[in-house]
Amino acid sequence: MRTRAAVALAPGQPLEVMDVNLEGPRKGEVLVEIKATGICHTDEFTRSGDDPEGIFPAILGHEGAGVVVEVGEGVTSLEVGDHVIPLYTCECRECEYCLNPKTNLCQAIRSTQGQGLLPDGTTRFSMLDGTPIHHYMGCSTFANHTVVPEIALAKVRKDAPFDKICYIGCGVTTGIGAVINTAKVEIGSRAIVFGLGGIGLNVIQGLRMAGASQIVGVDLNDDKEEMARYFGLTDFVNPSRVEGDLVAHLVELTGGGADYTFDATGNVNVMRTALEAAHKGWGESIIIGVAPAGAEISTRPFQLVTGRVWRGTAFGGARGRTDVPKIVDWYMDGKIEIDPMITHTLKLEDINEGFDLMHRGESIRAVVVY
Ligand code: NAD
Ligand code: AHE
Ligand code: ZN
Repeated sequence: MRTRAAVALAPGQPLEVMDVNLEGPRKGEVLVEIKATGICHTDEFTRSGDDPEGIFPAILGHEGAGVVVEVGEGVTSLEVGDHVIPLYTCECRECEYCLNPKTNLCQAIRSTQGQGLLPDGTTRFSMLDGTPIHHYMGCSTFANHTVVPEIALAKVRKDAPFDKICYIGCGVTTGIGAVINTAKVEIGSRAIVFGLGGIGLNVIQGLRMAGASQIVGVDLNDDKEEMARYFGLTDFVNPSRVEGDLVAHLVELTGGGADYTFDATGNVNVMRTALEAAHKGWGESIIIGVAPAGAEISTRPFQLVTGRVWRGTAFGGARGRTDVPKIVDWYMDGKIEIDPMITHTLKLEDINEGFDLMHRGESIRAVVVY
């Protein structure tokens, strides 16, 4: 079939919206009509050329929701008409990783996913001249139709609006999950969140749910304060207005350092600040941000010797087929909010405007509705 897609032809270039060829689903695969997709900073990370795994041409996008149109041979858990959210962290429920309760990083298809291919080592997308186009994070939600392995689809309830629950495909789950699954924040904790964008706001939402008593937000953009306060922020810090050492300022503000800190910027210098602003003896710093090829984190080992812990999280530690339907229920039951964070809705033809809004710091989430 033909479908409409925004194609990343080369690193650093705007996406090009065009008709592309899409082959039908093979064994264990599912054809999905994408109804809506968010634009996450990770899409920009790859589009820009910063991603060491970036492959071009590719159809980016990993924060989508849609409807099953066709199932391939052997697919048993989904049928035509089901509503689904594609998962860049799949859940096969059989591999060594899925069987270990300490991780959500199912590895069943990770190697081909990183090469922009489906598990059989091929791509379903091509240009009209036959040039192959790579998949992205196993999702490629910047296409109106995409093919995804069955184990990388969460089946969700049919009354949930696509243009909101698409965000559960990454940002919502990552932020809330970092608090609940990875940090396991306790009631009364003090926390600092670096970066109050699409991920950081969901960390704040998770911290409020977990009963944190102090939630400090750090961002260079003053415009991010208002919505962060709406979601539970208690103190805002703009580092550009802090005189002297930022770590010392944050340690004083949190009465000796935070119990938990979260990086949602992807900046390795910020990651160091986040680690060092964690409380001596027990503070944990969770890295969520994704850093460019070649970037490395550093600190004095003494920071760890004296009890601070550095941890990371992918997809908020969530097991997608199990957890994502529950998070959709939380949204539909009013336990979490999504709507205020979706600041812009765009047509696919205008997708590059979504990246511009992100760069100008004007959006939290721009969502493309097909
Ligand atoms: P975003 O652009 O919406 O938000 C980033 C925020 O960080 C902005 O508000 C920006 O002003 C702020 N910021 C940038 N530099 C800063 C600095 N030096 N100090 C303080 N604030 C600073 O991006 P997002 O969609 O929220 O994504 C955030 C990061 O999380 C990205 O690196 C993204 O790739 C990553 N991410 C990781 C996962 C995961 O599973 N680990 C999932 C989703 C996103
Ligand atoms: N390709 C990058 C790594 C990017 C990365 O860490 N991705 C996160 C999800 S970001 C979603 O917005 C992730 O899930 N990581 C685990 C994994 O297996 O990719 C690089 O640096 O090579
Ligand atoms: Zn993302």
